[in-house]
Amino acid sequence: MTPVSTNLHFHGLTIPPVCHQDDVLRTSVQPGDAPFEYRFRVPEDEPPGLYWYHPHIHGFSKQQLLGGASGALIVEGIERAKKATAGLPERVFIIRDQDLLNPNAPPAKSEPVVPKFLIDRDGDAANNGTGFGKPAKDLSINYVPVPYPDYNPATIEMKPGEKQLWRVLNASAITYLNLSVLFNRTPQMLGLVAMDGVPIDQDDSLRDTVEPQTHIGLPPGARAEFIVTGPAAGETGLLVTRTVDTGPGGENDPNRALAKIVASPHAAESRSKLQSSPEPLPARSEAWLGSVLPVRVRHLYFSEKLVDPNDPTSAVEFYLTVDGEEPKMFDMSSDVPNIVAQQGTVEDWIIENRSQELHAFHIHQLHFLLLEYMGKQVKEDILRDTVNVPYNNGRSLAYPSVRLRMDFRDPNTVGRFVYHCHLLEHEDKGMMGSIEVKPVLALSTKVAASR
Ligand SMILES: [Cu+2]
Repeated sequence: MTPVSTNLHFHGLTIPPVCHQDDVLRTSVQPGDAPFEYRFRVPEDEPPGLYWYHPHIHGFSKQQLLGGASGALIVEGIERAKKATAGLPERVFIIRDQDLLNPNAPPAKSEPVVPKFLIDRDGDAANNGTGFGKPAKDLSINYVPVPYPDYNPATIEMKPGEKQLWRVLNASAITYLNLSVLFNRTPQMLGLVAMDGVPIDQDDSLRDTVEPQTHIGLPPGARAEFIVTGPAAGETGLLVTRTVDTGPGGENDPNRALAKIVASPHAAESRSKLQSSPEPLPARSEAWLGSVLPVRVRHLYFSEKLVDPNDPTSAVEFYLTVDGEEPKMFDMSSDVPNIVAQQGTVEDWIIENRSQELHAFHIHQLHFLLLEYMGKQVKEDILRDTVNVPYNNGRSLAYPSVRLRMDFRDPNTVGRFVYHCHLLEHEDKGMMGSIEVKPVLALSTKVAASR
């Protein structure tokens, strides 16, 4: 794997972790190689929603994503799970980040002044906690850059008062999003129907709710699908991302506009509309993940270390460690998995953040259920494949953590794959681990052979 090698990861899909399908440990395509074909079958029961693909070359993922290498992938049929979306025009928005176009520009004059000592402590514009100032990266929406310092927004046209399903992907390498739609500076209700490709109400397919939200947080890698009602004729709205507190060690993600929403009777018809009288999705045959007992609990933690503890400007090593093991940067050449699990089972993983910045936990091949956030029980009816893990502020008795129920029931999870921080800078610098999911069959053969 080199800066010019590439490969693809199909983020969120439960497809096998093997070469030519969804493997990132042994698959690396070199410039000049013959065309490399990916071919896989999306499972019948893959939840309908927004997934995505991007290169996953260890050490170089961040650069390739900053360069724009990512795309959306839709498993059709969300209107079969969510009646409220039936017949709606659909829009896909991909938010990417990129290096600053104007890195030396002072902030716009309309911004509140940020004290100088809070600005740009390191190369990547560190979080200054004000909600303003220079961002670590510029953002773009569907490849239209909205650069610092003026954030001259892209334009989204809608018919006046039109309802649309917006499918939004945070394909950023390191930037957190906190999306809102404003009319006259007032946040509008967004009708959330799915997160990470999974329609809400997964615990009860008879319910068919739409969850009203005024802002939706998306760590790098996450997706949200929600119903937006456009502004009235002659009015203009604004799609913005509100500031995210990434922690004292994190990057600056200030308030900024992404796109102007313009109501116009002449707005083009949407290129794609959801079916207007869809057949409802069959009920899921598997038990709800929340009601399956885990076979074990594992503890993992995110941490960081300065290469030279006496030099705050020295390089940082990033770790994602199984508690009790020695923290180590991920080693591509190792054949020993960090975790071995059994297909057909369900496990609980408690993941702590011992560092002073946010991390986003992601695992390939499967979705999980968020059970606890910061030690408090949460009752979610969605499944996720990427979740934010709050930073350690150094003042609490316990490290911040999430508790996740990991689902290894699908036979497509069998094999070797990875889990990592989806801030790709962190992943590239070691914040990753590997897991081997053993097939049921192999285990029983082994037991038979040992008799
Ligand atoms: Cu991270």
